[in-house]
Amino acid sequence: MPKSIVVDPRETRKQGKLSLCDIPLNAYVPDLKKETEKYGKETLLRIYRDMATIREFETMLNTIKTKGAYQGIPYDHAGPAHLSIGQESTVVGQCLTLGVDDFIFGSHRSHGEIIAKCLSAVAKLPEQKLTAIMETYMGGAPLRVVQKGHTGSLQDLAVDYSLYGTLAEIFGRENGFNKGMGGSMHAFFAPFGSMPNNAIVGGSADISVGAALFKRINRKPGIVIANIGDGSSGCGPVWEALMVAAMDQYRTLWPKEMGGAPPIMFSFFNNFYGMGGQTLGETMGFKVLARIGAGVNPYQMHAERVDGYNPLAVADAIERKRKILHEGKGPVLLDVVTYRYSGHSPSDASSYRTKEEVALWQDVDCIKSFGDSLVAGKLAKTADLEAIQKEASERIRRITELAVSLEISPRVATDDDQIGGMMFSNGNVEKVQEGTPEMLLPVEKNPRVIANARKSRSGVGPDGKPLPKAQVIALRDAVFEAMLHRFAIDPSMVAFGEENRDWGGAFAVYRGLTEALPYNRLFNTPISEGAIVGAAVGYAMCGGRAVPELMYCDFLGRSGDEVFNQLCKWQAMSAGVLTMPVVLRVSVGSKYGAQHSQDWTSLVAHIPGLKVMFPATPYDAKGMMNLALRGTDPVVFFESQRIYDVGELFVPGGVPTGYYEVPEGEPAVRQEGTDLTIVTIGATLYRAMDAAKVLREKYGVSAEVIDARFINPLDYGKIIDSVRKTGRCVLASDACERGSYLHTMASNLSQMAFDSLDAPVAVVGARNWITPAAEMEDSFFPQKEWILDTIHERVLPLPGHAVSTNQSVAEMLRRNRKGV
Ligand SMILES: Cc1ncc(C[n+]2csc(CCOP(=O)(O)OP(=O)(O)O)c2C)c(N)n1
Ligand SMILES: [Mg+2]
Repeated sequence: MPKSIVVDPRETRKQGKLSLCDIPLNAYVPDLKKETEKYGKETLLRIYRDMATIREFETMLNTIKTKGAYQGIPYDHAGPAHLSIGQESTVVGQCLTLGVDDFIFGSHRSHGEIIAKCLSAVAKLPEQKLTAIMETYMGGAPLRVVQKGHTGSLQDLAVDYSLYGTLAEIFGRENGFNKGMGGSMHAFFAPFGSMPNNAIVGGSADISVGAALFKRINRKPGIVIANIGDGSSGCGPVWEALMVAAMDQYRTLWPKEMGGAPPIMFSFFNNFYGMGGQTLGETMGFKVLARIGAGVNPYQMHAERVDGYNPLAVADAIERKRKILHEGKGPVLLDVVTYRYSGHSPSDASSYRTKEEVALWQDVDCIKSFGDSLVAGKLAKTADLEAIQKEASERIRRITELAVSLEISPRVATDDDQIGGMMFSNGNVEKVQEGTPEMLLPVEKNPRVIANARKSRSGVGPDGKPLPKAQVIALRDAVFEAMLHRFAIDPSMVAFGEENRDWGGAFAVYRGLTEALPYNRLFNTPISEGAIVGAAVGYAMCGGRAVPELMYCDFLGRSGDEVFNQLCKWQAMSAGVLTMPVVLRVSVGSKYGAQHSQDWTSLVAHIPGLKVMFPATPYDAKGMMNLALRGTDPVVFFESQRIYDVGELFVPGGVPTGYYEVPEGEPAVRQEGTDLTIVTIGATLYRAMDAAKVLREKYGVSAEVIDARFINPLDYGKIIDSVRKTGRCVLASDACERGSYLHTMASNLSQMAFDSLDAPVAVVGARNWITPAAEMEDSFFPQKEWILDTIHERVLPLPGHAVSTNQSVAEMLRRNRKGV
């Protein structure tokens, strides 16, 4: 418990001095004799071969991009190619001592990392395992291409396989490691420990922390390395990742047997430039990137600057730091000095640096220097190195020929069966990892379960009247029940976010979970919304189930990239290799003004690859959370703070005690009617019910009220049936009207039920303003009167109705002209 760590003013106010430790810079002392004894001649030659292979691979791409042909093979590559010519030693050195269980995540410039990791795995994997991976991955399709006519060893074949799978991916072909869905900047090959590379600068930092958490929490072997550029040190999510990785609680509060901090290393490939911004002396102030580590924790992240132009210096650092990570004393930060001669991309004119500077680095070229040292150490003759270069060139020519051919390497069909079919995994699994879930208490002994047992499952008493809120199973209890149920089944399931543990979540949804779960399954995070979601993404893509929480919908902005680029895309960008069982709980606020009261369902609905749910009753909250927690897709699960304490008013019998699921995508008819249909999303349901009551009692109009419940996927069937019956439809939600998802629904309904409509489909959303103070909120969010007035003005005139708001078409025109 945090309560065990007392914040004592006698300590915290004491005078003193904080001392920092020295940060080693390029501490490695070359000693080829010792390294030869350690690795053997063959491995040192392999380092040379791997660097030469990567150089040739990148040179091939550069030549294709700039000249349209390579070694006489014509090809027009439309996509990107961020090359790392000059940086080969950093990646080959890094992968030298990494095992297959060690994961590396990278950036937009990671072709070299994929190849280095794959070639390292090929050298280390037992033959049987290597064969099994190649034969089963994508049904053996990439293997069959390189196998044809191949006469060399299995390892040699596997090198071809690694290069072909990578290049076919870069060229957008079905035989690519991710069927061409990732392409140059997102390619990876998980079976060899090369994990997703990320086109969002710094995007891999927090995802890698999640991967390391997965390893720690699920007791999996290996370490995780986030390979990010020096430019990414300016990115907020990178700093958030450092903070999450360095939390004290791993050592102070988590069970000792967990082994301490997650095994994560942040490896900054410091080539001194972003695209054209120079991090040394221009865009950053640290002078030496390793300095960043000094401020993060007392260990200073074990930060070091490493000479990335010597592969053995990098290998030495990785080996030393791996021990630290195994002891649970991470995170580690490496400032790996390197340089790219190639521009940011082939179109880069290098206007931001001098030719002389490039030449200085070319003079100490990593491949040439390493080759010279091999020759000087009598481990190779110049002719041997030339032979290796020649072999690399022939191999890359062979692979390029295979990858450019549309006959040998076709593209996937660009239709809904193929690309559409990759958007969701649509799994339905009890647990995503085997094992026994760690629980501190059996479910039936949980204090909240015991307290809930005394409450009414229904929000309505025997007399048909609503019961007092304190006496009923409310929406927050329903979410809790579903979560506890799945925690007790799925050993990998974790939940984290701000105030998640002792506080019980800011809105008491998790009260009782602290008693139920050890720290490693439920924990507080720093106020790092990006890293909260990013870590969940990394955790899930490694095979776990995560439930991150955002306290207010408004904080989605802080985790924008993680929700809009990462969570939603990795299933499809991996061509279904990865699954993403993440339920992101997002609470929608009110009464807290402009930055705490927004309903941003429409933003999320717009992004392909997310399932979006918004239950409005306790029955649905439990049944939909159960559904989400058994799935394997990313779900953004909205919960309205307005209704956390409502009981179940619609389903007779209330919230079942046992397990059930709400069918995916199916709206619920809350009240049947014949004259018009009102469809709501979220808490507006209750205001729509009030409006329906007035319609019935005052105007004799019978309204059918439908709660959409789901935003994506959504089965329009019931809504269309209703509109066919009533001929009229009004849509309502608390999202701001302009750009609201309701307009997509209105447009769809207008087209799908056009023949049945007697009036246009009308949308009632919140005003296109900031949310004003609580006392003025009713002027902002849709009210019962707005729904009635909209119906009267635009859908079905209500005899004798006197409007209290202006919902006319003229007013719509005026508002649009003003932009409000
Ligand atoms: C969030 C984000 N901002 C900007 C870009 C455009 N961009 C692509 S690479 C790059 C430079 C990255 O520099 P660094 O992290 O040092 O990696 P390097 O390219 O040097 O390997 C920029 C600005 C991007 N992809 N993502
Ligand atoms: Mg850089």
